[in-house]
Amino acid sequence: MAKTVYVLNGPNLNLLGTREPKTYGRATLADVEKLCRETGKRHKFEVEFRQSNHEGEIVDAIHEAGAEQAAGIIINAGAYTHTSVAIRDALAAVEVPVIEVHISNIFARESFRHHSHIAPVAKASLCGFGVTGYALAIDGLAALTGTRHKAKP
Ligand code: CA2
Repeated sequence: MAKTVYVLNGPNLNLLGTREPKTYGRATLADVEKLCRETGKRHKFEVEFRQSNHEGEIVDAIHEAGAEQAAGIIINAGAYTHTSVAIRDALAAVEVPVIEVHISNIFARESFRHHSHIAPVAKASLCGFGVTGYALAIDGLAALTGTRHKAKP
């Protein structure tokens, strides 16, 4: 049976592609979902793709990924990255490898974005690659968990 990767998106990421294209590009969240599904397929991962503007819903999705013994959690927690101890604790509590993703380079932005509560409980963090970072995170998860399949030329 194919292992599932949870791709979790935090607040305001439903607005992707509609505003702030200089910071976040022009791809919509639906485009990101498609990219994740295509990349996941290459590694024989099922993809469970979620977005929520509510902290508790993200915590619930992390618990679900734990209960389902997911292959991994790819998380862009949005602004909760910088504020949420609850999301950090949930990620630390589940025995699932976590990869943190940010579309923008958070270190080249305001200082309040430089700290991540998630980075210390993640296997790896990626930022600044635009939405391609999601595909790189899935490739990286596959490499870390030994389920890597190369892209067809
Ligand atoms: O760069 C990222 O992916 C962020 O996680 C995005 C968050 C921000 O708070 C983090 O510091 C970095 C914000 C997501 C908001 O997304 C929007 C997309 C389009 C228009 C407005 C907001």
